Amino acid sequence: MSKIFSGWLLAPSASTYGPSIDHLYNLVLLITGVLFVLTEATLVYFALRYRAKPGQKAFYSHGSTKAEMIWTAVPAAILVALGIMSQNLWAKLRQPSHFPQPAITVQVMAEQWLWHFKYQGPDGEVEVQNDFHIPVGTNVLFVLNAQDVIHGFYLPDMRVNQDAVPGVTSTVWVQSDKPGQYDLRCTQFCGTNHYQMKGTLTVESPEEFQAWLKGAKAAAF
Ligand SMILES: [Cu+2]
Repeated sequence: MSKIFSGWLLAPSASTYGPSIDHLYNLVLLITGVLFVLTEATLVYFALRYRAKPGQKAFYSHGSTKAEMIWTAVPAAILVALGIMSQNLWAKLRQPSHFPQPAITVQVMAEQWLWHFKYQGPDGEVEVQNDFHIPVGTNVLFVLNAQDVIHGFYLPDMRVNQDAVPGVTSTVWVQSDKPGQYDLRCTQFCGTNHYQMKGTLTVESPEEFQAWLKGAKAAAF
């Protein structure tokens, strides 16, 4: 099944919490997919079954309280169940008081139309643009801000999407379990060159990461 849709779906997750998000996503997709097919099939059936026929008088209905109660209560129960199921994950990902202790904090500044990343290196601050690195298996906290308009910090492989809003500090964390290179995209239409606002995240071993940080520091001078 997943092979058929592989071109349409997100790439396999590369963050530790990605599979939990994907699980919820697939569950919601399954529920809404089944209900969509059932609803459309019923619609087509009724349209054919009760279509106008010569000599047949139209039938007027006041509705059915029982049917309305069922189709209100069932979706409400599903929504509440999904809400309860996702509560822990939501808190872990969206409530800073539930975030794990970060080993590295990266300041991110979004600007029309590029990304600035500031790291606290062993000997002072290191700043890079668009291409940034994190070590594998490490909790990394991103502290987001924007200089001009609203931008969207989107790491599809990490299942991270957080707006960067001028005057507001937003935080998001990630721990990647798969070394590799991943896309960074801006998901807010932030001006004429919005399409250019992209970068690359490299996930690598802690040793490679430290070497990169040193190199970036040396290149800044
Ligand atoms: Cu942008």
